[in-house]
Amino acid sequence: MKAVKTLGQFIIEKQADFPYAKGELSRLLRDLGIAAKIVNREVNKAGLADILGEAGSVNIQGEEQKKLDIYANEQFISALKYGGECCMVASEENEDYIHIDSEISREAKYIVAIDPLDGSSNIDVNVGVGTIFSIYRRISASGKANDSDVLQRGTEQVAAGYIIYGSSTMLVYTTGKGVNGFTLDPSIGEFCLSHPNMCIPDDGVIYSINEGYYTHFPDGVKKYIKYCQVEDAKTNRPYTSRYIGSMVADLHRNMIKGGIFIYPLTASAPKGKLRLVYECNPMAFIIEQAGGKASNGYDRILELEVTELHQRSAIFIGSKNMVIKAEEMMACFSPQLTRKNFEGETCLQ
Ligand code: AHM
Ligand code: MG
Repeated sequence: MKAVKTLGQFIIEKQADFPYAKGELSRLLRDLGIAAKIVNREVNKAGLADILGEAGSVNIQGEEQKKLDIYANEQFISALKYGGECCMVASEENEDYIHIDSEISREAKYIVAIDPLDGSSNIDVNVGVGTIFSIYRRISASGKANDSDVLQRGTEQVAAGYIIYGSSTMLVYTTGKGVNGFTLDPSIGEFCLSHPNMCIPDDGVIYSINEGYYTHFPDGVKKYIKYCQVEDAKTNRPYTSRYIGSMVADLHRNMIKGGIFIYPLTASAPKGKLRLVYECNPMAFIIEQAGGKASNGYDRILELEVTELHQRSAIFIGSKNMVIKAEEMMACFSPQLTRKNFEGETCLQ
């Protein structure tokens, strides 16, 4: 019989990789795992909304029903509050930072940035949604944590992960030493190591982009989409188009099968749609750790300067060679880059 390794056991085992670690990060990851299980329970009941009460209504116990994304936000924040290892949370659901000012948390070392329920427009239709989180070490010396603690470049992340609430629920995370995936076994209520040392294939045949916005895409993206659709047996083209509309689910699939996910600048989202701090950076950290690549079409996501909590960015992320090819197409429409980095090679095709 195969031995089961739970997330908790794995985290403790990995603590040995950091000889001076005092267990704070381990406890923080554990807290996030606990909140994920609570959110999972609620996400799985979403289809029962008609029976249990819609958001805004009052349930049988007299409690007000909340929208799931608000519920998820509250669960993660309260797990971090009571865990004591996080002094500040930055969430997609909150305009401003949430300071955790309790006796135990005030001096805590870590900051968590989180998108508690990404792809929430998919909840009503029983399609996969996810949570994305990113952990930074606080850099301000004392007092209340501030802007400088959250607005760090993605390269400074200590850990990042996502939870996918799908046909089964998985937690995938990295602390900068590879990526590991855990599947929730509902019979024992534990995340169990199911995908050790995850690697994304260097090449893939899946491209994920909302093609409905095609006419609003930059020329480089249009050129790349056309490239994906051309018949060419040598490179396994045409590629397959797959787009769920939940970044976590789209990226999780592409990580396992090989593929690229693109959310470019568009006419209606001229700075991009996805947020740098709690969507792009954590996903970029995970994908790079799995051997893939993430850029905004020109520059590495993890090195982008962060100036605002809810800053947006374009993102090209996934299998290394697919992202490189897409970047080459982008460079075709940026003469400086073409000459400097790519010598115009792709543009001649
Ligand atoms: P959300 O944070 O409001 O849920 O939006 C983020 C989601 C991503 O998961 C997904 O990739 C994208 O928005 C889909 O956007 P679109 O419907 O424009 O394709
Ligand atoms: Mg989101």
